[in-house]
Amino acid sequence: MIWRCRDLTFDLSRRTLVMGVLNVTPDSFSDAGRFAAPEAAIERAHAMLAEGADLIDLGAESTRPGAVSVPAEEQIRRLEPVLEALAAAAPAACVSVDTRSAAVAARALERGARVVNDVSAMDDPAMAATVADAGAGVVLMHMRGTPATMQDDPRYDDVAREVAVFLRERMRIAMAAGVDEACVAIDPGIGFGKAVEHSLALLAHVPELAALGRPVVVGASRKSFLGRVLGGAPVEQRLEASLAAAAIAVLLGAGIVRVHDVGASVRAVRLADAVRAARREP
Ligand code: HH2
Repeated sequence: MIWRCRDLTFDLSRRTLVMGVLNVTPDSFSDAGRFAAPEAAIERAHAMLAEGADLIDLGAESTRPGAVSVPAEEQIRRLEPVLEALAAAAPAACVSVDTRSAAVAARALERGARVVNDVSAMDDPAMAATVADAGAGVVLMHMRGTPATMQDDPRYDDVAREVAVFLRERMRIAMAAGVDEACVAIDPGIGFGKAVEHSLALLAHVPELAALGRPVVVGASRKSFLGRVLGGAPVEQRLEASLAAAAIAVLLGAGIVRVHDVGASVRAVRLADAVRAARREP
C-alpha cells in the first residue's frame, strides 16, 4: 500500500509510519502550552525527527472535548514560523497540518506542508479542492459532532460499521472533488464523540477499516479511554498503555500511528511490524 503526499510516496507495506504530535496551542489536552512558543516547537520537532518520526503533525487548534474553534488567521499566525523553519531544515521534514480550515490548509501547503490532517473529514467545502490542487496527502477522520459537544453522551448501534460507512462516503466525496485515491488515509477518530467502549471497539475493528483499501491512522496516544481502562490513570501515567495501543493497532492493520512519545512508540511499532511480517497468510 502506498500513500502519496505531494513529492513523497510512502510505502506502508514495508513499515508503519509514526506521526509525532506537535501542538502549538495554549490548551491541548496533554503538553498544553509547552510548545506554544515557536522556538520550543521547532526544537521539539527536531527532537521527534531524531527519534524516528516520519511526519510531524502540527496543530494550532486544540480539538480536545469542549474546545472552541480558533480563527484561521490565529491558526496561521501560530503555524507559520514553525512551518518555515521545518521547510528550511535539511532534509525538509514531512509536515502534516492538523486543521479543519481550508484557508489554514492552503497557507500551510504554500509553506511546504505535505499532508492535511482534517479531523472533520472535509466539512469545509473548500478543503477537497485545496488538497487536490496541491496533490497533498489527506487524513479523513471520523468525528461525531464538534469538539465542543462531541462527548455529550455519544451513542452508536454498531460503532465500527457506522464509522466505516462514514469514512467510505467521505472518501467518495473527496475523490469526486479530484483528490487522488493514493493520497487518502482514514482514521476512526478515537476519543472524538466516542465513549470508552466505542474507542476500544474501534481499535479492535481496525481490520474492517483497513478493508476500505486505504492506510488507517490510529491516534490513541495518552487519550482518556486509556486512563479509564487503567482505573483513572492521569495523562502522565498512560505511556505503556499508549504503546500497547499502538502495537495492537499495527498488528491489526493500521499503517500510521499518531503519537506523543515518538522514540518509545517507534520501538514498540518496529516489533509489531516484525511480528506482522512473520505472520503466515491464512
Ligand atoms: N487526535 C487529536 C488531534 N488530532 N488527528 C487524527 N488524525 N487522529 C487523532 O486521533 C487525533 C487527531 C487529539 O489529540 P491532541 O492533538 O494531543 O490534543 P488536542 O486536540 O487537545 O490538541
